[in-house]
Amino acid sequence: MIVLQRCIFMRIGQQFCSRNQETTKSLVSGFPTALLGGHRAAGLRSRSTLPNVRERTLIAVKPDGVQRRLVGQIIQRFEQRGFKLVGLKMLQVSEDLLSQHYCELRTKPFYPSLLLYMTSGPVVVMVWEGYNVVQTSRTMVGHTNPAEAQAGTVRGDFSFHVSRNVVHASDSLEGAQREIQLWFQGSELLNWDCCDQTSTCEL
Ligand code: DAT
Ligand code: MG
Repeated sequence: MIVLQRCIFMRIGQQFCSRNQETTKSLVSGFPTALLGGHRAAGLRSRSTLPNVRERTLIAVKPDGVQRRLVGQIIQRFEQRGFKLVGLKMLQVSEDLLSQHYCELRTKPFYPSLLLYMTSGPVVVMVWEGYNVVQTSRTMVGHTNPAEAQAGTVRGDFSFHVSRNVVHASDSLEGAQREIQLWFQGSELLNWDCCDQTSTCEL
């Protein structure tokens, strides 16, 4: 019991210290630490030598996924895989935000219907963190066209048409950074230590 109490106090102490270090560093560097969060935190806290343990990606449950009450199942897949949730919110997306998010698709014939679909109801948008999370998430989400997505992927299990493919996942590290900045304020993302961190992150 005493050992357990000591562990808890040590843990609280570590978190308090790391939060203070974070604030100081943020003020000094002027960088949005939440976005760089992981890489900076890796230097302070993680024993890992792998560079992308604290990688982050943007995942969004699209309006059809929210309407069909799939949010919980989608979150569960990312938790089960061992990734860490560092940001989450529900919102009705504006056309302005969407046009920035999908800026590469503006000239596509399906773009107007994509905007209508994405603004048809609320979306749940999240930032997940973990080793190689950008690429792994794309694999977990599956092919853009659910008709070609493998069973076991989110799109392969929950959808059948490209115009209602349930979920968004950033497609590259650069894309993830751009999208996270677009959808989240730095203050909406949390740097926190998972209690299973030693088994999932400190490889
Ligand atoms: P992804 O979402 O897999 O990154 P994308 O970036 O090429 O795919 O396209 C963004 C979204 O646009 C996609 O999830 C669904 C929609 N979309 C893509 N191709 C489409 C098509 N041929 N017809 C209708 N919607 C399409
Ligand atoms: Mg894409």
